[in-house]
Formats: sequence, C-alpha cells, structure tokens
Amino acid sequence: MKRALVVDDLQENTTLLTFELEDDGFDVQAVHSGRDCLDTVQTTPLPDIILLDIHMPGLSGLDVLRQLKAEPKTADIPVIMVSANDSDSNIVEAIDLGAHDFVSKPIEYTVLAARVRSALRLSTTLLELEQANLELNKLATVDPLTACYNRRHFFTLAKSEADKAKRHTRPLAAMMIDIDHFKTINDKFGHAAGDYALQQFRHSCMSVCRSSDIIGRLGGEEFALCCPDANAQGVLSLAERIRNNCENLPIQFEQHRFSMTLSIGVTELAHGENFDEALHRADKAMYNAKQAGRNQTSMIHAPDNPSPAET
Ligand code: GH3
Ligand code: MG
Ligand code: MG
Repeated sequence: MKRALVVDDLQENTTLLTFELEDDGFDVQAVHSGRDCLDTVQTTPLPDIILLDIHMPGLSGLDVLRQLKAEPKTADIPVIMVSANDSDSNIVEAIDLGAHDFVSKPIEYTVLAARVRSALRLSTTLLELEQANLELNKLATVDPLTACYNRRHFFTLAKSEADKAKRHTRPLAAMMIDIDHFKTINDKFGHAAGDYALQQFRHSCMSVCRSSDIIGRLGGEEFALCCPDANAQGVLSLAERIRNNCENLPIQFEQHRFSMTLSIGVTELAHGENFDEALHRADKAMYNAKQAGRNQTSMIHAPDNPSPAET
C-alpha cells in the first residue's frame, strides 16, 4: 500500500484529502505544521508522496521543501505543493527547488489524483533506472564467476591507487597469482569443479587480505593484486599467507575433494613507474616461481630498491 503524507495547517483540508486518498487505497498520515512534517519523515517509514501546503504559519511549505531536498534520505520523495491560487508566485520557486508539481485550492481531487499518479510513475521509473544502472555498473566491473574485479576495472583502480601512492610517497606493491596445474583440476574433476575452485580461491585469498587490497581476475586462473601501503616485506608475507591458506584449503565439490597450489610473483612499485610496469615485473617473478618448481613465491625488487636478498 502506498503511503501519503498530507501537510496543511487547516484540519478541514487534511480531513478532506485524507478521506479521498484513503478511498483511492492510500495509507494516509496527516500533520498540521512544517515542523511536524519534518519530524514525521524522520521517525516513521518514509512516505511515497508528500502533499505540502505552501502557506502555513511557522515553517512555510517552501522552508520544508528546502529541508526535504537537502536531506539525502528524503530528497527523492516526490512532493506536490498545494498553493492558494494559480498565480501564487511561490509556485515557481517550489518547482525550482525540486517540487514535482502543484495543485491550487480549492483542490479538484481528480486533478490532484492524476498528478499523484504521475509523480508515483516517475519515481518508480527513476528507481528502476537506478537499479538498472547499479546492475550495469556491476556487469561492467566485476567478473561474474568469482566476483573479483575484471581486468579492465582492476587496472583502473590500481592505476588510481598508484597515483595516490606517488602523490603521498607511500609504498605500493603488486602481486601476480597463477593456480598451478589448473588444467588438471578441470580434466580430473570437470569444468564445474574448476569453476567452484576459482570461487573458493577468491574467498581464501580475501580472507587474508586487507580491505584496501584490490583483487582482479586477469583471465582464466590468473589473478592480480594491488596492495596499497605494502612494501616489499609486507607483500612477500601476504603472498605466503595467501599461498599457505590456499594449499591447506580442502575443496569439496560433489564427491571430489582436492586442494590447489599457487605460484606467486611480487614486487613493489618503483619510483616514478606506472602500475603496469610493476605488474609486469610481478608477472616475471611469477614465471620464475613456476620455473623453480611451482607452489612458491618469488620476488623481483624494484630497480630503484635493489636488495641483496632477492628470493
Ligand atoms: P600452470 O601450472 O603452468 O599454470 O598450468 P595450468 O594448467 O594452470 O595452466 P594452463 O594455462 O595450461 O591452463 C589453464 C586452464 O584454466 C585451461 C583452461 O581451460 C582453464 N580455465 C580458464 N578459465 C576457466 C574457467 O573460467 N573455468 C574453468 N573451470 N577453467 C578455466
Ligand atoms: Mg494554509
Ligand atoms: Mg596455471
């Protein structure tokens, strides 16, 4: 049932409107001052529409409208202003402030009802549009299988983190992760088991990461991490936690039980370089880990940060 809030300082006006709106199936609440209107929207479930008298003692309808529109919680509730007459100069200001429409007194109820229907149609459409936008945004940025960021969005976020790190001279690290012999998992247990394993990998990886770490699926069974505020030592120990956690995670899919190992490459962002360049180095390090026998982490330090203890 749609909720309507009727605001008018004269009781006889709200009584009449309440009667008509209830007849049309609305759940109606009536208040008799601007202050009561603002209190009501804070303390009761939000109305779907507000009918707001312009001329009231104390807070006027325009004052109330201004406050409703300034508050994010109430800004989207459609408001129909009720004015003294058609030439009321406040109407223009009200529409400019964001009122959906107006009606003049004496109220012709059929006209008001049509305007209410139009306002509700518009707010339903706007809501649907907002949801569709959210959905579209998710589709454009998130990998549907694992819920990691997709390749494109991962690079967008990582680049922006790298810019921030440069501005504030903070460290930032890059990590490449590749699941070992993943093809064998598909071959032995089926593609669905492989899909499930990719999802489980993401959960196990997230469980040891910071909330500020950004994880992307670059393709297939290859993932990348951007770790703001992590130096070489920090990212190395994170990689080892990710690797151990994954190795010790039993994956149960239908009658199959198996686990996976990871080859990981890490590096830190060098002075003045782009994130892509750092990730490219992390990829080389990952390849070294594969060459050295898999199930291990390898690091290549940034060229401006050489360390005798390269692993
Ligand atoms: P290595 O240790 O050298 O990385 O061997 P690997 O088998 O992991 O690597 P390879 O590149 O030979 O095989 C990757 C496999 O990942 C092949 C491909 O079918 C599989 N794969 C890629 N994307 C998906 C997916 O979305 N779901 C499933 N189930 N498998 C996938
Ligand atoms: Mg009045
Ligand atoms: Mg692999």
